[in-house]
Amino acid sequence: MAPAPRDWFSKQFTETFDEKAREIGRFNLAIFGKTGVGKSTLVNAIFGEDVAETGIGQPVTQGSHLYLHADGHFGVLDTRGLEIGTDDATILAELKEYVGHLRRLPQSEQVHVAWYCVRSLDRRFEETEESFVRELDRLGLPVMLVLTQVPLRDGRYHPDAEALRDDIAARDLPLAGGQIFLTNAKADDFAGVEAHGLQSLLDATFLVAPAGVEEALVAAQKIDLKRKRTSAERAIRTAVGAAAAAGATPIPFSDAAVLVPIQLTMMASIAHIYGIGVDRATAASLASTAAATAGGRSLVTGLIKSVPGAGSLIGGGIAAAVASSVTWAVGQAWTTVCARLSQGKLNGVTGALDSDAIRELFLDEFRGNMRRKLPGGGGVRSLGD
Ligand SMILES: Nc1nc2c(ncn2[C@@H]2O[C@H](COP(=O)(O)OP(=O)(O)OP(=O)(O)O)[C@@H](O)[C@H]2O)c(=O)[nH]1
Ligand SMILES: [Mg+2]
Repeated sequence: MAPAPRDWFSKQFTETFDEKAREIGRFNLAIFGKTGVGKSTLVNAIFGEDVAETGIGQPVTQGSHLYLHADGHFGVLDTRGLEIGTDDATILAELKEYVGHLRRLPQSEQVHVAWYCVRSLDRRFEETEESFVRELDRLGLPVMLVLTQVPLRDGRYHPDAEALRDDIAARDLPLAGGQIFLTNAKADDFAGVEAHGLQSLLDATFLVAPAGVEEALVAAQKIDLKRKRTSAERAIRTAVGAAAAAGATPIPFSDAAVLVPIQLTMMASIAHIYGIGVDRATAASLASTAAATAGGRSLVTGLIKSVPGAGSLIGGGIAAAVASSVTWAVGQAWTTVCARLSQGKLNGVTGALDSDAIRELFLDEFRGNMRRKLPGGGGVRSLGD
C-alpha cells in the first residue's frame, strides 16, 4: 500500500531539508574579550536570542575552556572559566590545539572569523589584549576588532570611544575588515542610545568570511532581511530554470510529479535561509500546499487548478512556461510564509503553528503571483522570467 500522502510529503520534505542543511553548512564565529564587555549581547543581537537561551554549549574537548555552541547554521566559540588578560597563555594554547585539530575537518567545522571585543568606555586596550589579537592572527584566524557599548548621540560617537579607536588603530594590528567597528548591541533607553553599528559589522564579516560559508551566514544572521530575500530569489531562479527545462517537452498532467522535487528543494532552501527549523518548516509546507490530499502530483496540478483562468494555458500538458510560472509563484508565496514565520508570526493561541492562517496566506500569495503571470494580468511574455 502506498504511504498516506501526508506522510509521503513530510518524509520527502524532511529528507530534502536535511540534505540542504548539509549543503549550506555552518558559519562559526569565535568571540573573545574581557568578561562583561558585551560579547553575548552582541552575538544575540545579530544571530538571535536562541543563542542566549541555550547558549551554554559544549567544551570542544573534555576539560577544555573553549565552548562551542552550535545550532543550525551558526556556531559560536566562547571561553568559560578563564579570563582574557590573566589566562591568555592557556586560552591560546587550547585554541592552537583546537584549530590544529580542525584542519583535518570539513569547512563547516572550521572557525571562520574571530571578533575581539573591547568595551569602549573602559577607555583602554591593554598590552595583553594586543598580543592576544596578534596571536589569533598567527593562528590563521581573521580577527575583527569590535568596540562595544559605544554611546552615539546626534550622529556623533562618544569622544572617548573615538580616542580608544584611534589608539588601537595606531598599533598597526593585523585586523581583518579594514577598520575598527564601533557598536552598541542593545538600546539603552535611559541614556537615550540606540543600537547601532551592527549592520556594518555584519557586512564586513561577510567580506572576511570564506566564500563557502556565505549561505550559512545569510541563514544564521537575523538582522539583514534583504540578504535573506536576495538568497531566496536565487533559490527561486534556480528552481524556475530547472522547471522550465523539465517542461521543455510538455509534461503530461499525470507526470506533474517531476516538478515536485524541484519545488521541494526550493522550499527547503528558503526555509533554511529564514532560519525555520525542520519541524516548523515541514508543518508549514504541508499546510501551505495541502499536499496531504493526493501525494506529489497534486502539489502542482492542484495549485494550477486553484487559479481561475489558468486552465486555458495548460492545454494537453504542462508546458515550460507554465511549469516555471507555477514554480516561481510557489517560491514567492513560500518566501512570504517563511519571512512571517521567522518573525514569530502565524502562531495560533497555543503557540503551535496556525495551519489555516498559513494555508490562506500561501494560497493568497500564490494566486496573486500566478495572476500576474497570466495573459492580461502581466502578460504571457513574462511567463517564467
Ligand atoms: N545598553 C547596553 N548594555 C549592554 C550592551 N552589551 C552588553 N550590555 C550589558 O552588559 C552586561 C554584560 O553583557 P554580556 O553580553 O553578558 O557580556 P559578556 O562579554 O558576554 O560577558 P561574559 O560572558 O561574562 O564574559 C549585561 O548586563 C548586558 O545587558 C550594549 O551594547 N548596550
Ligand atoms: Mg557571555
